[in-house]
Amino acid sequence: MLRHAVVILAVAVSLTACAAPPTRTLIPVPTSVEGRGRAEFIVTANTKIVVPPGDERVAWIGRYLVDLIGVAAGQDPLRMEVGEGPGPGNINLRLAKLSQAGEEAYELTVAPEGVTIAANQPAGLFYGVQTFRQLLPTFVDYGAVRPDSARVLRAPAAHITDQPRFPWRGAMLDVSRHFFSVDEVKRYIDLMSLYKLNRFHLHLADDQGWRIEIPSWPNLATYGGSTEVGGGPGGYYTQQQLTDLVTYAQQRFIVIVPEIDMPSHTNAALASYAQLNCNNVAPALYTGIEVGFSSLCVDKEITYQFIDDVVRDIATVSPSPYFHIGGDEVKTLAPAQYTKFIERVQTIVRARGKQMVGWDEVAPVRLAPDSIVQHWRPDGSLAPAVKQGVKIIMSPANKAYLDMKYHPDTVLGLSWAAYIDVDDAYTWDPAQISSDVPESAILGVEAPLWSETLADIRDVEFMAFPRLPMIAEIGWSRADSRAWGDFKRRLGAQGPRWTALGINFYRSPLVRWQ
Ligand code: TNX
Repeated sequence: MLRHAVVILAVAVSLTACAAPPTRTLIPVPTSVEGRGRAEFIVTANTKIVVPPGDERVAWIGRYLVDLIGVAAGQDPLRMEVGEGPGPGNINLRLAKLSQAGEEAYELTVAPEGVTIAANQPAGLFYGVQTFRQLLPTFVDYGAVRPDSARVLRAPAAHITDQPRFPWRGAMLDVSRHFFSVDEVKRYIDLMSLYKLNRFHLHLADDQGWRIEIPSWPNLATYGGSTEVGGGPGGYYTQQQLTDLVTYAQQRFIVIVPEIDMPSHTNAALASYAQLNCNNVAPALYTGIEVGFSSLCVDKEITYQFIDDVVRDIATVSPSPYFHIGGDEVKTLAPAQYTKFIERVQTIVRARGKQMVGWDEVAPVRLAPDSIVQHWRPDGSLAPAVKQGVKIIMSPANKAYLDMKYHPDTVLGLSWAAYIDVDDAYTWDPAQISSDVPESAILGVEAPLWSETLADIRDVEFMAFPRLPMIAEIGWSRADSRAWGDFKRRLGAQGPRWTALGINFYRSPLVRWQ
């Protein structure tokens, strides 16, 4: 009897040593996970995905799951059924009132008899689906039937309850320094959605390129968007294309936050319209990587007409509540000029029905209660913003910037803020960054990716993976559930999934990749 127990124990220990059970490899780590021994759910030819009637967003999530696992199962697409009540052997998505509040919370129950994902709102169902995806074998992520995929689609039995720590879990892509096509941007949105990120900040204008069609000022895009860092052809999104991106993101429960950086970082606009310059002379287009040299003419009335037109034309295709006005790195204005400018722009943005977001230089300005400040300078002072009661997004450049090199030998990226290897990117907490910013003032986290050195989506992926999933976990998971040693192991387990998805990721030697 005793010998038996010892053998069983030894087997159990050696199993844990080989590979963590899939419930122990999730990113972001859920609020609570209870395993159910060796029991598992198996997708069969009879498995149906059951969604409740009357909610198009839920139906969309159902189809998303059908696409994901139907193809991998190598079967005819799984059937999706609209109906109430869980059937045996099925995967059931349902809206319910959970004991945990919040539109992003969910409960996932995987049992031999069936799978249930329940949530208060559709967003929670989408996140439950992403968690379920990570419980399935990696080959679901190939997105095509592979010759060797006559394997069984199984998920370990478990009960998971989960909800995010912060409501703002963002990523920013700089499409100005280098332009990225609509398909490349969709790819980035897809990768964000794997890890439950929910804000996509698009840096749409900077010195090197204006990337969004503005019907009332057409040269901005056609001329101001015609180049990029290094002199390439650049490009811009039409209003229709931005609408397409907004919808694509919305389906994945990601809100797009458009940014037009001003008053500095505006050479592309100044080059497109001479009247925006104090001397009425348009400068040449710019393809270098210096910052801070350009500024709108803050004393001219036409400047504010221009800004109002731009905010209005972007608002037409961007339904999100936010408009990011940049406000960073102004080297040519007096502080009083800067303050006056930001306050007036804040009025314009609000009159167009949007909440203003600005980089942390705007902190000392008189801010509206619903304006948002984005921390980026490691030494930037946030006290004036916190004192005014506004919320802060934490993007400390020496921790959260995805364009920082991993180490001195990284070919891509910059290093002005730090080298950020994978341990440094993970082992920080937003509430410990600044004594001026208590947890109650923090809206969430965001990982900016500036593209001075990044020419295409392959480069973007290399800088974002594995650090983007780290930001996702920092934003989602409870601080006391995070530890580097445990995370490293979970990260290593994502490797085969990223290979399946074709992600060009940095295989840091600090991680044992499976
Ligand atoms: C600082 S972050 C900038 C950007 C650069 C970035 C490069 C911020 C608000 N301004 O203009 O692209 O550094 O890391």
